[in-house]
Amino acid sequence: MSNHLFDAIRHSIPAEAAVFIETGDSSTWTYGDMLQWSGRIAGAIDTLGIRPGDRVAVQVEKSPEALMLYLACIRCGAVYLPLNTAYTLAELDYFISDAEPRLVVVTPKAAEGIKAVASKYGALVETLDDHGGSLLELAKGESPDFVDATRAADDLAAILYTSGTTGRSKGAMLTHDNLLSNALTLRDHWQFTAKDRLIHALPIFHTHGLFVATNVILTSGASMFLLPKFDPAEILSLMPRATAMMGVPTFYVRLLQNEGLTHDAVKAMRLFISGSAPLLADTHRAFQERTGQAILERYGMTETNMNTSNPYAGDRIAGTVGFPLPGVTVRVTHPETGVTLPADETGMIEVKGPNVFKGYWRMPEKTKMEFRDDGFFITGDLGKIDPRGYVHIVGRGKDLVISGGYNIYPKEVESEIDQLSGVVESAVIGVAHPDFGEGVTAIVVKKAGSDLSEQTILDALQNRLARYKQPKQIIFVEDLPRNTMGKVQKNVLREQYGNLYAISANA
Ligand code: MCA
Ligand code: AMP
Repeated sequence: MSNHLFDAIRHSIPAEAAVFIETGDSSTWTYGDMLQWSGRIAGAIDTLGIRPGDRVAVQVEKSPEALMLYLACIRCGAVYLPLNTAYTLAELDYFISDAEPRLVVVTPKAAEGIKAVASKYGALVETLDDHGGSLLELAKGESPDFVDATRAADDLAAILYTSGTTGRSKGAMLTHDNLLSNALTLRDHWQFTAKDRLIHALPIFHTHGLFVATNVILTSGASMFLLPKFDPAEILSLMPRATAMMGVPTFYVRLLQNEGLTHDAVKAMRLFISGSAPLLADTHRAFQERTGQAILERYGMTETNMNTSNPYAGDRIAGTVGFPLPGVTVRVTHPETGVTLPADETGMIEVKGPNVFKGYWRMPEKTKMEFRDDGFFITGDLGKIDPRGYVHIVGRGKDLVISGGYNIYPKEVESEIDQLSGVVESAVIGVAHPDFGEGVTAIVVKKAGSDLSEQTILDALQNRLARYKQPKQIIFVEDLPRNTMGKVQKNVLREQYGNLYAISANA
């Protein structure tokens, strides 16, 4: 009888009195508190009738309680389904209809709105935030000594939705071993021990903040400063007491804007990690000049967890994502033929290993299309492997914008804009942005005589799309550029509007 992921977490606990979480207001949660509260919440979920394999959808603010809920789901065998707090009700409706969770947990203030959606699909609704909520009230009546559900390596631990390049969003099914194997690999590769204190300022509804950061800390028996959001001044004030930070490139861009970032400010820190989006070589160099420390860049995906990493000891090369992690195989292939390419040739990045997900929830056909016959997953990222073995990501074979580490699929935004009266068609592109890396930008063709304005479009998108997916700028044009096949040439648009944000940033 064992619970694959949680057993490993239990075995990593240095002592029940050891600190697991310190919050921004200096309250602490020990590992003993973690065991007790994740156990009580697991008991509450079980009492509600949720059984192993049932989905629990969660849209709550970041808090220690929210992490206890994640661990409770692992312990009682439920499949954890975290949802971005920025998603609108319209977006939630789809996730709930597709995943069919038995339970939806939201903040008390969101409960009313979500009830109408959840009841359509027969899901229960409970609430949770850092002040309590109905689920915590139930948990208080449960025993702290929950007996963990038996879960094998291949059983599902979580489903994380990634937007589809065409059509519907896909739920990536992650098993207990996908999460555990990657956490142990990263822990060892980045040399995390119980002495570490991680600055955790990422959201906890995506792979980066939930699995990479949290599971590495848990399997090291280390501790973390759990901060509700990224605030450069707060982070600088914590650095003397911390040892490591994980962030998206925007974190580093914003830290560099703060004069407090100096050699002295980071002297207690042993490791700065970046991922989720390309870290500009300039940012890497500027950070090294200011602090004497080389940011360690790594590369991952929701479907695969982490694939590659620059070395802990060894050259961390700016503009590369390092070597395949131990146990992970990476190859670069010809996108059409699938033939493996020699060093330095650009093609499709494919990966295989225990980190790679089980498939897309209820989409066997789609899953099949994304894997080669020999089990390699086709990432959709274009790259090359140089003669020293470093992987370089040089582009994307998928139509995707990454803004501040969040993925936006242009198709989803275009469909919303195209539905508006007065619009003929639209093309959504990512344009270089000094803060977010890429800024979502919509190029729109209006119907003759339409008085549609940028603001009317933005107003219409307000309740349809999460804020970060909404265009930072909308540009009206007469026609979209097309190739001879009639396909919109987004590369032409990206070139044409390439300086859009650079100009306003320097103003
Ligand atoms: C906030 N806004 C954004 C973004 N974040 N717009 C575009 N892209 C964003 N990422 C909007 C806000 O709603 C606000 O809109 C305006 O921009 C300014 O907000 P600001 O206060 O500057 O933003 P913030 O709250 O400071 O957030 C910026 C952030 C945050 C800290 C970079 O976006 C963030 O934490 N990103 C991390 C995402 C992440 O964890 N990704 C990992 C995915 P308005 O003022 O107009 O209302 S996992 C993954 O990718 C794979 C597996 C991997 O490899 O890790
Ligand atoms: P997600 O769907 O949120 O899991 O995002 C995964 C995508 O983020 C990958 O397919 C890459 O395109 C991108 N990504 C993640 N890490 C990096 C990195 N270090 N450099 C460039 N792109 C990255």
